[in-house]
Amino acid sequence: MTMNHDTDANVKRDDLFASPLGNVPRFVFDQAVVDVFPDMIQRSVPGYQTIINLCGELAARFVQPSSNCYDLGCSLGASSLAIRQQITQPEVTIVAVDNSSAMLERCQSVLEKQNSATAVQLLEADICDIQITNASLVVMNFSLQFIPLDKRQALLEKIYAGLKPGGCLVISEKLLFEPEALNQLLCELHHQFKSAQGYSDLEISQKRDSIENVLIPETLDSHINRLKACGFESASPWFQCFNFASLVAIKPV
Ligand code: GEK
Repeated sequence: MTMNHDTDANVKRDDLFASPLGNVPRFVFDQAVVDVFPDMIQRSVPGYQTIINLCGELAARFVQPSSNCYDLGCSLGASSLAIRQQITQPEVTIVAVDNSSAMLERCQSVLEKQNSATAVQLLEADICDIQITNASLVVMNFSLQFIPLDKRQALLEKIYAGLKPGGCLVISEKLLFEPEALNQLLCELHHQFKSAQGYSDLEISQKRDSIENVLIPETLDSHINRLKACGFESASPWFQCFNFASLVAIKPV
C-alpha cells in the first residue's frame, strides 16, 4: 500500500517557523499554512500517510450503499481522496467539512482532479454546528484535537446519533500520556522524528509554542471513555506511532 495522496503537485516545503519569530503567533489554518500543508503534516505526524491510506481500507469495509461519509476537518481532502478511491457502493456522498476557507478552496481543486462516481460535497462550517445524518463512515483525522474540550462530548454524541447501525467512526489524534515521564519520552521521540524529517530545533520549538493551547491532546483512556459514554461499545486504537494514534469505534447493529 504505497499510494501517496499528495494533494498538490506544487507542494512547498514548510519553513514557516524556520526564522526567529520573536513573539510566536498563535497557530491558524491560513493561506500560508495551506501552501505548505501536505509537506507540514507528512513531516510532523508520524504514520500520517499510513493512517490516511488505511482509512480507504476501512471505507471499503464499512461504507454502505445510499449513505453519507463525513470527513470532518478535511483540510486539503487527503482522507476524502483515500476513502473515495475505495468506495464501490452506489449512491454514496462524501461530505468534507472544514472551517478554514483557504483550506476548502484548495481542497476543491484537489478533489476536482479525482475521477470518481462518488460525489463530494464541501462544506465550510464548524464541525460542531453541522448535521450528521445517514452516515456509514465518519472520519476525524487530527481534527478533534482542535475542538474545545467542553464541546467534544456533544460532538461525539451527535456523530453517534447520525451514524447508521454498524457505522464506523475513525478518530486520529495526538495523545497525552501519564505519568509525565512517559509523556516526556513520547514527546522526545516525536521531536526526534521531526529532526529526522529535516526540522531544526528552532522550528520544532517555535511550532510547539504556536500550537500550544490550540491543539489540546487527551489521553487514550479519555478518548475511549468518552466514546463508550456515547454508546460506542466497541472502541479501540488500531494504529499508534509515538504520541499519535488512530482509533476506530463501531456503532452497534
Ligand atoms: C488530513 N484531516 O489531511 N470546524 C471545522 N474544521 C476545523 C475546526 C472546526 N471547529 N477546527 C479545526 N478545523 C486532515 C488534517 S488538520 C490537522 C486535519 C493538523 C480544521 C482546520 O481548519 C484544519 O484544516 C483541520 O481541522 C486540522 O487528514 O493540521 O494537525
